[in-house]
Amino acid sequence: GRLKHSHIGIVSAAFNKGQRRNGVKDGPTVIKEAGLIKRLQEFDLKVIDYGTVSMEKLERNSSLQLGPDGERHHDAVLAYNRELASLVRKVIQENGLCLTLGGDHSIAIGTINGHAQANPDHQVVVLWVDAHADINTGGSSASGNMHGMPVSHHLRELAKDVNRLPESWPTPCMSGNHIAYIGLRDVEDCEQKFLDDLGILAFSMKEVEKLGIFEVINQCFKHLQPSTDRPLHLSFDIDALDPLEAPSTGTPVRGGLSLREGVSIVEAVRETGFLKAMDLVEVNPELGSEKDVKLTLQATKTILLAALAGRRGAF
Ligand code: 5AB
Ligand code: MN
Ligand code: MN
Ligand code: MN
Repeated sequence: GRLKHSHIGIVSAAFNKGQRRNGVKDGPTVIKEAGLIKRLQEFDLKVIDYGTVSMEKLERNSSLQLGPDGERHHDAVLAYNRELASLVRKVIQENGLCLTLGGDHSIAIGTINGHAQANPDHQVVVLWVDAHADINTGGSSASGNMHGMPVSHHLRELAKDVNRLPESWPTPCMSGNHIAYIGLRDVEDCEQKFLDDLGILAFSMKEVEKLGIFEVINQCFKHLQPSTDRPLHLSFDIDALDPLEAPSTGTPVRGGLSLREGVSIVEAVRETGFLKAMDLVEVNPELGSEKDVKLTLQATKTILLAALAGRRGAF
C-alpha cells in the first residue's frame, strides 16, 4: 500500500570523482549541519542516519584511471557506487524510504541500482529533475565526467554502450519508458539523440514554461505510473533550480526552475505515496560567496522538507 513515510534512512554519499571539483563531497555534511534531521524529527518522522559511504578505500589508488572510452576515474566511480548500492538496498529494506545526500550525480549509479536490488520483483520508475539529461555514455561524453553518465548505466537499450566493472556491475534495471525528466536546458546533441531514439519523456524548461509545472508533473506520473508494483525514485539535482535560487553547484545553467516549481514537484512526488528513494545531489559548499552557500542550503532544505515531510515554511 501507500507509504506513510514515517521512517526515513539517510545515507551520505560524500563522493566527488564523477566531476572535477572537490567541494561537492562536503554536500552531505553541510546539509546535515544545517539542521535537516532535527527539523524532520519535529514532524514526527523517525529518522535514522546511516552515516557516510566514504571514498577513503578508493583514495589509496586515486590516480586517474580512464575507462575504455575515457571515463574519468571509471573504476573508482563504479567501485564506490557498488558499495553505496548495498547500503541503499539495506536502508530501503529497513525503512521503506532512503534519502541519499550527494556528492556528485554519479552516485545515482549506486542509488538506483540499490533501489532495484531492494525491489527485485518490481520495476523501479525514476523521475529525474535536472538541468542536464546525464545520459551520456563514455563514448558520447565530451567531458569524460561520469556525473553526466548515470542514466545510461541503468538503461537496457544502452547496455552494450556502457563499460562496467569486470564482474559486469551494474546490471541495467530499467528501460527508457521507466524514466521521465523535468527541468532540462543543457542537453548535448548526442544526449538528445538518445532521448529521441529511446522515446524518453522529457520536459525541458521550454515545456515547463508552455504547459505549466502541474501539467508537466501530471504527465510524468501518468507515464511512470508509480504504484506498489512500481516504486518511485526521485533523483533531484540542485542545478535543476535556477542559479538565483541555488548558486553553489558545479554546473549551473541560467533559466531554471523556481524554488516554488521545485517544491511543487517534490510535493506531488510525496503525495503519490510511492516514493521509496530520493537523491539530492550536486550541492558544493566551496563554490560562490558565503551568501550563495547559504541560499543554496536554504533551497536544499526547503526541497527536502517538502519532499519528506510535506511541509513548506522556514527552517
Ligand atoms: B550533472 C555535461 N552534459 O556530460 C557532461 O550536474 C554536463 O549531474 C553534465 O547534471 C552535468 O559533462 C552533470 C556537459
Ligand atoms: Mn545537472
Ligand atoms: Mn545531474
Ligand atoms: Mn551539476
